Amino acid sequence: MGKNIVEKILEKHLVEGEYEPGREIGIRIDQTLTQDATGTMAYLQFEAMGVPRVKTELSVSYVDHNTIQVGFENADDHKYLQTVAAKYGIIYSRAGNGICHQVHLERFGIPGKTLLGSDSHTPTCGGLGMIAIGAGGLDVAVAMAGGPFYLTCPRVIKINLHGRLRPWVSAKDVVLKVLEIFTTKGNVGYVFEYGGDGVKTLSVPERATITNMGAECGVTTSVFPSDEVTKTFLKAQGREKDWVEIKADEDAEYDREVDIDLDELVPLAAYPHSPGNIKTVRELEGLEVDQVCIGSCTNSSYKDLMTVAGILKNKKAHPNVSFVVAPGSRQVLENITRDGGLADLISAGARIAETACGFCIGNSQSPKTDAVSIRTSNRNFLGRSGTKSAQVYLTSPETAAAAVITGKITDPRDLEKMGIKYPDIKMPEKFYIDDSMFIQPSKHPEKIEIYRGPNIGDPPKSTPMPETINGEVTIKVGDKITTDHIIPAGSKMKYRSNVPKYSEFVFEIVDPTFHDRAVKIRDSGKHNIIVGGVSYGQGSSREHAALCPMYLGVKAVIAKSLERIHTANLINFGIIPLTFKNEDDYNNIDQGDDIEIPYIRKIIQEGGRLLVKNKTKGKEFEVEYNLSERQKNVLLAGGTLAYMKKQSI
Ligand code: MIC
Ligand code: SF4
Repeated sequence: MGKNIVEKILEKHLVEGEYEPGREIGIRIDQTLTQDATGTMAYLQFEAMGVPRVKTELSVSYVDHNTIQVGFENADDHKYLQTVAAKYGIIYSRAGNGICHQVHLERFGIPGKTLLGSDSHTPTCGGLGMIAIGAGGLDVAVAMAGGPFYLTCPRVIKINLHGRLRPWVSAKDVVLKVLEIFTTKGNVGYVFEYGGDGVKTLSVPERATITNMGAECGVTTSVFPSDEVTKTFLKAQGREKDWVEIKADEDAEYDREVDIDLDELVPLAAYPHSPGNIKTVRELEGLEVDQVCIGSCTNSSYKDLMTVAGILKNKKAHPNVSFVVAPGSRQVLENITRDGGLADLISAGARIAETACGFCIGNSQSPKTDAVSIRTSNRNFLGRSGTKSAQVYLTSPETAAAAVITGKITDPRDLEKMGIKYPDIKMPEKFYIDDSMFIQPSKHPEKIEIYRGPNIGDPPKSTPMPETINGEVTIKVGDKITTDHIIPAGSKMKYRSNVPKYSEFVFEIVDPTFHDRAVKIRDSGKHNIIVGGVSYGQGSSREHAALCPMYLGVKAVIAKSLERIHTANLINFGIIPLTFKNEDDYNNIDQGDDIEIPYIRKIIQEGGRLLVKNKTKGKEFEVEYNLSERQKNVLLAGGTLAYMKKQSI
């Protein structure tokens, strides 16, 4: 029987377990990436492991999230990251060099390799034919130390792309279609593998837009074949030697196959407040727009920005529209500058932002109260833009550019009627390349002293699983709670290295009293328990969504279902993820209820039914725990660091 791409790459990297979908496997990681917002904690944890040098083929530390530098915190973190990188053998990508995923795609991604990144959009490099997975910082630290990365051996869904996109319809519309089909929930444990005759019509950055936003479906990753188009891209990056062909066997098998006709796609948009809320742009047309932001790791490539520049050539931004462009990398910025695109954007009235995450993470360019904001990024969760009342729509760069001109949501195909031709941008045969903003690791690590500013604190320690969990439901939330709900980023993100301070903002957007109530419960000697609905923990890889609750004394999350990265993070920090055996029991539990989970330690060790006693309601219900032997031991020890110490790994 033939093999699909996912099987081929994973089997080659398998170091523990059997390749059997649904079972836990351990894989060798060739490359890692971190970004600054998750990186400080990842490296603090790496340091705690006492390994002298990273053991991967390549590890890169990017600075792209916290580049605002209001106050000393960000700059201190950058310096810490730079010195850690120099000492431990990691390439440091300076602030201003670009967004980790875009830069990694350009300069480091290699078909057929594995990449683990402390950011949920790491699958962007799946556009090059690699298995690129997002994880919590601690998992990345373990991989840097040479340990395996554990994941559920995935089931693979094949998405066959047919035909060719029509003008004004682009890669973003493809992935919005994928989101319409699969939604943001129920895809845990799957990988999307792309194939079909339409693949060859898409450049690598277009493929990367598609794999990037697969993260919103909750899949483990998404991957394209590596073919002649991949070779051409790598050649244009001066990296032809990195190319290898990666393709599925003719008779490869899949769990399910889905077909998408590229010719039939129309411009789409995700409306507030979920990337899974899809409508056609036609349906939304006419809505007045206050802000347009173009950029983020989804849509900030050379082709994206040259297309926007081409549409806006000799045009001016509508007076009611605040228009922002953040190029994805310094390479993109330099190339659009040399090719004249930047001048067209500036002339149209674009506010050129730094080559960083910027608006996407809500630490700048927050729109006005009740604003309608069109963004080419990947997440429109409530409040993520920094303005809770804002309505954020996610679209392609083409649709965003149309709104810049008209001041309204506009189907970009209508621009033809205004005499604007579709700028059919060709990829450069050779990009202008300048790697001078990468700092190579020191050849004399013993001489490097690690810089630690006052914002950097030691990672807090978790406690072993108690015999019995005795506590209170501190909060009960609904479906699709994202990590942005659990711990906001934006202006609060500068406290990522200071867990006690950052913990003050846990659930701030849902219930600002959470922190104080949780501290009270913790300090009275009881455990905090979170109750959630479907797909709890969607979105980012930020381990602070587990680390900060752990610091506040949370010991269990009971939900209808949980997302992959968040589940792994909870276990890493000694919090047990549980699901209702009978979903109706969700209705019999409320905030403030006194809860006991007796003999939990013994049951994790020996197996058996796990019952939760709701002492307030006088009821009892069963919960499920789907844990591998390794995960059980991690939870019993009180988290991965404690477990590793015990095993002296
Ligand atoms: C995001 O897009 O939400 C982030 C910010 O990039 C996160 C990582 C983080 O919270 O630091 C992600 O996607 O993992
Ligand atoms: Fe940065 Fe936004 Fe991409 Fe996250 S989604 S890595 S914040 S650009």
